[in-house]
Amino acid sequence: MAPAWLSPRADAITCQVIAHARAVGSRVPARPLVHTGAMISLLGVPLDANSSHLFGTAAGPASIRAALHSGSGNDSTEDSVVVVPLLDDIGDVKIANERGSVADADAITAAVAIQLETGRQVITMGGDHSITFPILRAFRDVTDVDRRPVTVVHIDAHPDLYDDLDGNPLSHASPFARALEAGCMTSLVQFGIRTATPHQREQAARWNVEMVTPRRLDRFDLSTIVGPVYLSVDLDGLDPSVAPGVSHHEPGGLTFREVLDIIDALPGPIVGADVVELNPSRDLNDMTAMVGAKLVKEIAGAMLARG
Ligand SMILES: [Mn+2]
Repeated sequence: MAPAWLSPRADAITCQVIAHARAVGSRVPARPLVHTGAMISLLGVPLDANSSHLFGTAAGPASIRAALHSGSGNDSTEDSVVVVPLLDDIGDVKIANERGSVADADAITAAVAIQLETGRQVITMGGDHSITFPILRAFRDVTDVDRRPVTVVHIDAHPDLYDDLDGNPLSHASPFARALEAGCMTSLVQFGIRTATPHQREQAARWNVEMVTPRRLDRFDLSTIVGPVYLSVDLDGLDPSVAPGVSHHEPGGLTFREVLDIIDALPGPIVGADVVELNPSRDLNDMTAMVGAKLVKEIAGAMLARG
């Protein structure tokens, strides 16, 4: 019999996720995941229909997977935690990849909620940034009080606070507006932001968003961020010289080391994360895929080390 928390809809989506993962050759559990110890579920969301400029991020999860298992590197974090075998790749969420789709958003929420309710930590690979709102809904509703409410730490060139973009309230430029409206977090702290419009400044003021531009990074006290933290990394928060495989090249971004330093300095536990906006059609020699894969490894190491 299905557990009480598992709605018929969520149950159906679980089956779809597992079936899809099997179809693409991912390693999937033969039975529901129930407190299997220090493993982190790695979930892909091949969505780019909510992009505003270029398409291509739907291919992001496959590129990060390939980089994670590339012979170019190894399975360890910089702190020598052998982390890749602790990532349980459960495949991709089955979605229609349609612009503004509520059903796609619901499928993402359900797929993440299933992992959280079975005791798993989750790192999600995008996909465009619209996936973060439905992910945060799952964290809002999780019954485990140690995992909520979250502070969201958001690394990006863009604030993603538009009320809507081009008439799409589920645009990749709006996930944090939706998540704030829906009560998904206690506070939002953004790093790397260098494209805020007056409208987005107004939105930030409305919700007391802490927007740390690259100019201000050295002067921001990271110890003021209280956990638990959900970490959302848009790869365009890094400088295009570091991460060219993104749809929006915005000069003046963070270095890879600055992003790692931010992660290292977070005082609280990291209870969930996403790495989004890899557009392999824009990448050069898979270097951005490797940036995404290394971020997945280092974030996973931080999650395991700090609960
Ligand atoms: Mn961005």
